[in-house]
Amino acid sequence: MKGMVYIMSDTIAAISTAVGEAGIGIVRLSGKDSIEIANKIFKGSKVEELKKAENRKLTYGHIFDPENKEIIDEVLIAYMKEPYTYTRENMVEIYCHGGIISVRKILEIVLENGARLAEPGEFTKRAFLNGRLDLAQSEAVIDLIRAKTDKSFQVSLNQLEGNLSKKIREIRGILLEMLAHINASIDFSEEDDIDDIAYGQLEEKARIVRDEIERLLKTADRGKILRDGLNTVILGKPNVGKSSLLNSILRENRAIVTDIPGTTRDIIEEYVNIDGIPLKIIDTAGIRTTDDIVEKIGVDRAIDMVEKADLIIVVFDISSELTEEDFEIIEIVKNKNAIVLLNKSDLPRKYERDYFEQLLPGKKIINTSILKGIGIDVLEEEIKNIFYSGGVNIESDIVVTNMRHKNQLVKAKKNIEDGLEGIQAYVPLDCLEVDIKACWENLGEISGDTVSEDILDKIFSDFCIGK
Ligand SMILES: Nc1nc2c(ncn2[C@@H]2O[C@H](COP(=O)(O)OP(=O)(O)OP(=O)(O)O)[C@@H](O)[C@H]2O)c(=O)[nH]1
Ligand SMILES: [Mg+2]
Repeated sequence: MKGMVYIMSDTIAAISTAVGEAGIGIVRLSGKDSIEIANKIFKGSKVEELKKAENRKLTYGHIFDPENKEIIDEVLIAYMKEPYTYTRENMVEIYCHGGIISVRKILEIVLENGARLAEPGEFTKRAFLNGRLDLAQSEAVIDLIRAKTDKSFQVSLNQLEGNLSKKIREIRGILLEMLAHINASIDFSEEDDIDDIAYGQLEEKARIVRDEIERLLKTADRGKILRDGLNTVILGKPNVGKSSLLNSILRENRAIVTDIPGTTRDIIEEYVNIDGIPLKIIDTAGIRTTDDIVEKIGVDRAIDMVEKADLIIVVFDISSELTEEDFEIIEIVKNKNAIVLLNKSDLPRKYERDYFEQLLPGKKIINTSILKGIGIDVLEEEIKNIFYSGGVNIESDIVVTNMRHKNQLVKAKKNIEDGLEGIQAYVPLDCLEVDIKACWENLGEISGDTVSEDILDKIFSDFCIGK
């Protein structure tokens, strides 16, 4: 796989900065000919030719079209000689004026002069194929770019530094020792006492492997939230204050609030950062039976959202009697992870919270007045509690944030448990080998030590172009 000819032979190029108005834009090249190609289209003021400039130093000049000598833009340019680059190949970066025209024109000229447009993630894919990053590190690159809070960024950076891969390699090292042990013991299996020692030692190692895998798996739920956000749905019947709550958490007037029931008719999604926890918060149409087709679709969507939610904030109006709709909503959230808000508690109450403790036993109930800003801090505190319960220290622990990694760990855990059972039942050593080997391979797919081309394509196609 590493020696794939086409990957190494062509030179790729892409715009590496975001599209839109900006101070500067960057066009990036990677591959054997990138310095040659850039040399053809660049004319410097002090150093005429790019090739004569110093490695890794910015040079001032102009990009021009070699065909008609037309000047495209004034730029700074740098080349970086292999192998000490992001991709381990020759690279060039052209810093031009921001906005869409300049970067596009420069990219066009680069492509006309011998480069090919990079696929999404292809720079990072090359970094992986050339051994600069392992797979988990490559995946951390995209997570860094997409990180929604400081904490998510920190966890991804930790993974980019190779800490997850290092842990995986440690565990694989133990499995390799077990495999060696099994192979050595198979040769001596006539002698019973050697077998006993072999099984004892294997059991000890298998337990260590299982515990380590479990420890990593424990971080995965929180890891997923850090990466994708805590999927939080605000649910309730019309007019109870759902959109007011969204606005209050966002601290801006995002959703329309009126005293007309049925104001929100579609889903509104926003991200918000609560002390480092990324919250994806979704305001929904109030749940009620309605003849309005648009509103009805909104209500159905709201109920769909509940199925996918990590957390539901369910809102009731304490100033009016509960209705049939409220009882329906109580049924919907009964067995879900939900926080109950008894809103409009600034108005005279029609019932007390003990009543709700019976209707929704075990749920956290908070009296709020969103209008007056009362109780929102208690809600935010509760969201933090939910996230931090379980005692994983995301500051220092290795956190599994990626679903693909989690799935591999689940498979590996099953393998080692099967292996452990086999060891305890004294099954023949060569039968054990199968489980241990499978565990070793499944873990290898996390770091990319064993991985198929299909999986690679899938992972890198998820990247943005230019990374
Ligand atoms: N007195 C009082 N009024 C509130 C409170 N929270 C919201 N309201 C009012 O209740 C009305 C409805 O608020 P919304 O936030 O639009 O309610 P909603 O649940 O989004 O309603 P739909 O979108 O129709 O489902 C508005 O007039 C708000 O100002 C509160 O704590 N106390
Ligand atoms: Mg609303």
